[in-house]
Amino acid sequence: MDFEAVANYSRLHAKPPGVSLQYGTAGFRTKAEDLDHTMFCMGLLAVLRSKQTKSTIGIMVTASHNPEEDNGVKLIDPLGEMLAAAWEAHATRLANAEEEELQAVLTDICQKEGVDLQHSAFVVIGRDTRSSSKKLSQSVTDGVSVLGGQYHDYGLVTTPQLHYIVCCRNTHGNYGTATVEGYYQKLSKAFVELTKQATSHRDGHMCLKIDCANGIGALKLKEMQYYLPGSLVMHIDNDGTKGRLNHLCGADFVKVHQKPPVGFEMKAGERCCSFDGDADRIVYYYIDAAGRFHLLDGDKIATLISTFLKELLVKAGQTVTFAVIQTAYANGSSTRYLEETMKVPVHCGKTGVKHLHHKAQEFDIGVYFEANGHGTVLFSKAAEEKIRYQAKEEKDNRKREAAKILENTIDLINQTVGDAISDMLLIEAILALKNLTVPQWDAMYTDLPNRQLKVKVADRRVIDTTDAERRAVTPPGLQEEIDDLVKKYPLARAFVRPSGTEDVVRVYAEADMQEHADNLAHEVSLVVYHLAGGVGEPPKTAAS
Ligand code: NG1
Ligand code: ZN
Repeated sequence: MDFEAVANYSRLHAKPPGVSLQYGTAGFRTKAEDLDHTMFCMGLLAVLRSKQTKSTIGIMVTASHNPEEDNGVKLIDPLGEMLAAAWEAHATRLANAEEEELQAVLTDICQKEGVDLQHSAFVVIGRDTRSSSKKLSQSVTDGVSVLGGQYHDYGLVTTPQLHYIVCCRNTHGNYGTATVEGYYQKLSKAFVELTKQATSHRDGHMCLKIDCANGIGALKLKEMQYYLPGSLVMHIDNDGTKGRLNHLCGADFVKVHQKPPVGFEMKAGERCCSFDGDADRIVYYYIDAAGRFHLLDGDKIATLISTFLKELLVKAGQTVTFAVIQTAYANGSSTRYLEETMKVPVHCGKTGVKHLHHKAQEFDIGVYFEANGHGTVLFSKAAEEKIRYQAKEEKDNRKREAAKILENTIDLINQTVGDAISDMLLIEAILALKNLTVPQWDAMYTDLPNRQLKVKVADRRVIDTTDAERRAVTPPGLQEEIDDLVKKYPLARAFVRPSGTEDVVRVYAEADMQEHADNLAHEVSLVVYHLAGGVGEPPKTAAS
């Protein structure tokens, strides 16, 4: 390692005084102006990780659904997964090291992780459409180069596209071709094959309206349109030509506020969906004839996909282990429906898809979704092989057809990470194949009214949780107070946890009626404010 060069370059990307960051559930995320040094350090770290794993590593510059002035960065591991936990700690140490400590921290990581410095390193880089992203990705490449790593800058890509590319490169093309075109080709071929079997002309006259959060999704969907059949009519809105990124639009806005993007025109019954700023989340929605808004979030998506897969597995006569993985934010109705009506085992994991991803890997087929619309389906190698074999060799026509649909479903799904484009195409295919309208899909179960709030506290780490974040262990007395409040309302549930991406404590509540969910969320917020060191004004009611 040429420490002198590292020191010289590091001075060009000086660490801002007083800024201390943590590699959280979504990597580093803060104001873009504070991230130059962190980006440089992530370039360095990716080289070490690449040398250690003898694989290509990805670096994505994005702050997902955060506002335009924020930015962020995360590393992508060899099979397209999130960075291994031990390396998250290295990332935090490296990014917070003072200039004179840099050499010692780099050496220590190499020793602890057995990094073979002689091995070559290759890093692929992508970025979202934020105005700060280009310059920040150049700081990343400085970090990569100074440690002698090679890189390929894929420029503007969605987060899931970069995950896909990393996986393709490390599986020598087995997963697909490691280009954005390869991604379009793989997904569109699977979509065309899948929808060939659909006979219905449901909603034929209506298109799918897509709110792209004024982000990268719009650019990439426009590119992909040429690969998709004309039968899928997409109306791409919030494409970045007028509005600001994630401002009053996008999946997060729609999910949290439970209303359509501001200024979004919708006809009754029209299928609509929203992506987030880096196109790894999606939620669907529609308004009914009475003008009422209906949201189909990650839980409804997981339920639709699970139903579809289970029916096909039964038809094909495949016996595989199957489970759905949710977080504490999953609506209680969805969990009940999956367990009681569909008889599917449901597991609850900690917030952050990496936790869900790991749990899902324990099953032949693991469907995981966060309520906010981030999720995918994982197929074990064995299950995938069995399905592909059956799709080719099965003598029974009915079973073979079911296996073929399953095979195309596998190819349409981005198994590396939640992907708004891939999820959208899968949902569209399922609705067409099952001849379902969105209101029919919505009617599978009725969500319990719910409310999410944020509380500002001096130090959110005073809240520690257990039981997949459903219970608070500290500060003392907090959980007891929450338990007492929950008892006041029928079908109620509430929990609090420190956010991993924002400096806030998140509060979630659900109950039999919206008014009760709102009251409960507000009452729990007040308890957090008083027991966990709230700052500023005490929380106001949800309605105000
Ligand atoms: P935090 O800020 O830790 O709640 C949010 C989402 C997560 C996940 C991450 C990464 C909620 C309640 N939380 O995490 O599910 O998506 O961002 O982007 O939606
Ligand atoms: Zn995102």
